[in-house]
Amino acid sequence: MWWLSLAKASSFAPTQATKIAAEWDSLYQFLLVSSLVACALLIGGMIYFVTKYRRKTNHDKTPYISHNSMLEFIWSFVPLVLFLMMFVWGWSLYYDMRTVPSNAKEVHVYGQQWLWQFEYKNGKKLNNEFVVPVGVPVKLIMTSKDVLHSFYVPSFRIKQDVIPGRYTDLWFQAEKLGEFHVFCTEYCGLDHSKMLAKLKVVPLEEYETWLATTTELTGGPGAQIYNDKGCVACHSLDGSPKVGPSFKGAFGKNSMMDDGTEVKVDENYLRESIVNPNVKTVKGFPKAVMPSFQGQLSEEDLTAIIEFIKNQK
Ligand code: HEC
Ligand SMILES: [Cu+2]
Repeated sequence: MWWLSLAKASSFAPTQATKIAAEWDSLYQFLLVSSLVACALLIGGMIYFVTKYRRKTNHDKTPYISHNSMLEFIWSFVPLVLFLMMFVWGWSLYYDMRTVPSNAKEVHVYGQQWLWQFEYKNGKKLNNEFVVPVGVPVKLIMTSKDVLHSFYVPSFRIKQDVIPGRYTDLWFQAEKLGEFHVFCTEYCGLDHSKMLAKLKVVPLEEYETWLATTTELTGGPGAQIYNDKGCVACHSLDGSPKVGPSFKGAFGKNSMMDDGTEVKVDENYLRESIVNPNVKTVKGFPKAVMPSFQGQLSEEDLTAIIEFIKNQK
């Protein structure tokens, strides 16, 4: 039917990469079409009756109508059946979305201003990117390191809040190979809109070899801290400014502060910038956005991250 194809929401919805996505779209189409039909009947009926039964002369008398049982039954019963259908359909789909298969592969997810971190059972860690096998259920066990975030994969039609201090979960079974977007859909601060990750769906064998390959980040312990403590979210290594200045070529240059003073970037300045970031603010960058890492990094960690920054020539 033309109106069904018109309403085929999938034409303006992203790819359906899971079975749930296809079912979700059908339910959505049903809701959309039934709402459109109900709207047409109501508004159309109203316009029709308003013109048909309008007062044509001053002598018109309103006819006396008490009721019509059949009509009243129909206009109550038909919507009731429709609403119950929506309820049962929606409930069973929601049930499937929330019931994690017991053989699901688990991946830990951390939300943080402003990146997604993924950690596999074997310790493999990644930022803003993760890989899953096709045709296999995957369970995400998620938490946040700071504020509320929300994990959303449009092509899978799944979304779940990520909350500091507790775990929430989400599961999916990807049916299509390829790369899919992950968004944060809970406004979580300045760079919320850049909190994006890539989800790669690959064949099972490829996934297993990928997972087994070494997880060592090149660059030693400093690189580890750069990734794990989330510096990566705000400081690039390629010279492009993110929330904060890039670490590329930072060491040894003179940095301009917002009060007009110039500061030489040496070890002590780096140390102060990390432990007490609000003492000096780099010109052109927001104040009080960088969290203080006081007490979060040991002396060894500080040395490692400072050496790491020094190496970004
Ligand atoms: C939430 C974003 C954010 C995070 C996370 C963050 N920073 Fe920053 N950082 C900034 C901003 C914004 C500035 C510039 C404003 C200022 O000086 O406070 C900055 C400034 C700096 C500077 C001074 C740079 C210069 O060119 O003068 C250093 C060094 C630095 N950060 C190191 C770190 C390290 C190391 C980490 C991780 C342990 C880190 N930052 C994590 C946002 C961040
Ligand atoms: Cu977020």
